[in-house]
Amino acid sequence: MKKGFIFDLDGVIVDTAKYHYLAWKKLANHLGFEFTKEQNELFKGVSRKRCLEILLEIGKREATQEEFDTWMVEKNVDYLEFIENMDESEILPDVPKILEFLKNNNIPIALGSASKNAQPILEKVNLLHYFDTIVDGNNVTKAKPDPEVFLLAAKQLGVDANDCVVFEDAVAGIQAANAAKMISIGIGDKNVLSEAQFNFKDFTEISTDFIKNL
Ligand code: B16
Ligand code: MG
Repeated sequence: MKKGFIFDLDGVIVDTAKYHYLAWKKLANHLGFEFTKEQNELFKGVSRKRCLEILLEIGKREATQEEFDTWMVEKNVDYLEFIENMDESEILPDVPKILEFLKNNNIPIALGSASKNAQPILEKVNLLHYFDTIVDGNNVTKAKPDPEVFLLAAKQLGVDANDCVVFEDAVAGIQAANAAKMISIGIGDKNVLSEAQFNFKDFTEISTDFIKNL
């Protein structure tokens, strides 16, 4: 079995994309334009700063540095309000089954997420105790598809990069895992995540035998 397992957060462990969407939509509406669920797909796995740049391109809005900074904060305040009451019921199907299996086999587990809110979310859904280390938007300087987030996670686990497996729902995340020379497992639409080495709709399709054989 591979020696380190790295999980993305949004779209892999929990579906926070719907809350990000509500917060970005609120900001877009405040700025006087629409923001659709289809457009929100572009934001998956993308840093908050880059999301705002894309949002302003969509709305054809210019921003001063001061406005940009204010809107970043406003979006996050709204997002934190939307996720305030998240609990275990929001964990995606069979995620605990895989985490439990890895834990029982003493396999190191890391989080590798672009989010700066990763730790409080894991606390809310009561999964924080499974993770040996957390690498998130607070620790990295280069966003996915750069492999930095996953390479740092491997380093913190004390495991060689090519002994790691990554679960990801975003194209940029799969590219980052491949660039880190890790096994990439796409969670979601296999047509979208075609660069992944393995594809599954969700964790209900992943058996413990599959994990053992990696
Ligand atoms: P925050 P992941 C990503 O999480 C989200 O997919 C992306 O939509 C979001 O903009 C990014 O985190 C930053 O999140 O605003 O909380 O710092 O998929 O990398 O776990
Ligand atoms: Mg994701």
